[in-house]
Amino acid sequence: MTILSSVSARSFDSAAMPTVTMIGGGQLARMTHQAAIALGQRLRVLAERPDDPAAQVTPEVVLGHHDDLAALRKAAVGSYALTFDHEHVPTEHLEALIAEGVNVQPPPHALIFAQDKLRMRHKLAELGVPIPAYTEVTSVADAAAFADANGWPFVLKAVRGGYDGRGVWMPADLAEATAIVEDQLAHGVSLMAEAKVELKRELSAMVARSPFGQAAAWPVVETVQRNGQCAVVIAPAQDLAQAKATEAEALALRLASELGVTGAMAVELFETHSGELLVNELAMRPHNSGHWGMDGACTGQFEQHLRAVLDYPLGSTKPLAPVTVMANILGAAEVPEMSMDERLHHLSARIPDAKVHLYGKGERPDRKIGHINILGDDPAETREKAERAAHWMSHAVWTDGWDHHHD
Ligand code: AIR
Repeated sequence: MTILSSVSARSFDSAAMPTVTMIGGGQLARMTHQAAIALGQRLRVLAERPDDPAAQVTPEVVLGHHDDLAALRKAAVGSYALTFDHEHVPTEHLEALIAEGVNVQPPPHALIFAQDKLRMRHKLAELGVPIPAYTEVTSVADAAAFADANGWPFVLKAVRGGYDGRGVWMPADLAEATAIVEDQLAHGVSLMAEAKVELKRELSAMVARSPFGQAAAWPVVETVQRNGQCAVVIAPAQDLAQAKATEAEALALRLASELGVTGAMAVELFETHSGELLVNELAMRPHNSGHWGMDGACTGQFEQHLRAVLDYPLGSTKPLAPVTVMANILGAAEVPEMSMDERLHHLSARIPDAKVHLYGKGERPDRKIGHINILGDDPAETREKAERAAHWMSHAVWTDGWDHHHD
């Protein structure tokens, strides 16, 4: 008689693998969920609506608002770490959760510098980090005095809440500034002014850091902006002197450590014509400038963010090709008649090496609804291909006039 094999089969114990809670159900949570699947983990999201991008794909959805402490509590129960797909959760709620034993990563004392643009600037100034001239604006007179000293137009920003060009204005004269400042202050929006920098281009230095203190940097990338919003990312940034790239990476690593950041962080930078690097904004979460790494780096930002908030060792950030170009698929001014599925079909036929990421979002003008990654050897060719693919997916029009019916 044979005795049962001594090797006992064990069913996969999903409870032994960590659940991470992400507050916010947008595309960043959706792509973090993809990474969680690969790691055998689960991502629970607090989403506002059942059809939010991440809520569509995870069975662990808590519906609620990030301003509601009870909803945050419900989403946090039993998870190993609580993290974010946007930076808008009130820090007092996070302090309350921490007091109840929730592991919040990044912690509120770090996150505050990504939430509050004025506190971030005060902190960076204190750390001696180069930033554009700025001031708090509590009256039209503050704005006028700043513009007189630093020139028109200047940049007016909401201290909290804006992203992708929302909450940012560029008044050209006193009449324009007066109208915006009066209106915003009347609506309870805190404001700051910043000098408009003559820039050569925008860069982003992304890093991830774990609570243990391990940190890793991806190569510095160029972010091409259109209408106040990231359109294209070139990884690594071309024609950037090695010393400058190293300076940017070192700055991002230093900031992550000095501010106590955990998880992914993007440091958005201005490169001036004289080659100076100035910090523009900080994001403490996966960021559009890191999407290239999903296909173009050994470890992408979504996996790295999970590893970091769970205090695992971090993955290699090594690029997998000489250049990777990411192009955002933005909602067109008018939704094309051709369905998204048919657009995808044609794209697949024409550009088989395009790596497509669609977010499951409704098409609204300029809304980020997906992105394309292309890996290549030649930066210009790779960029053209990525932009052509993304434009096709947005508009159902080939920028080079190609017509699939006649080829
Ligand atoms: N996001 C958060 N901060 C900046 C960006 N881009 C992502 C998050 C958020 C989503 O954008 O994933 O949930 C919101 O996108 P939308 O298009 O609905 O405003």
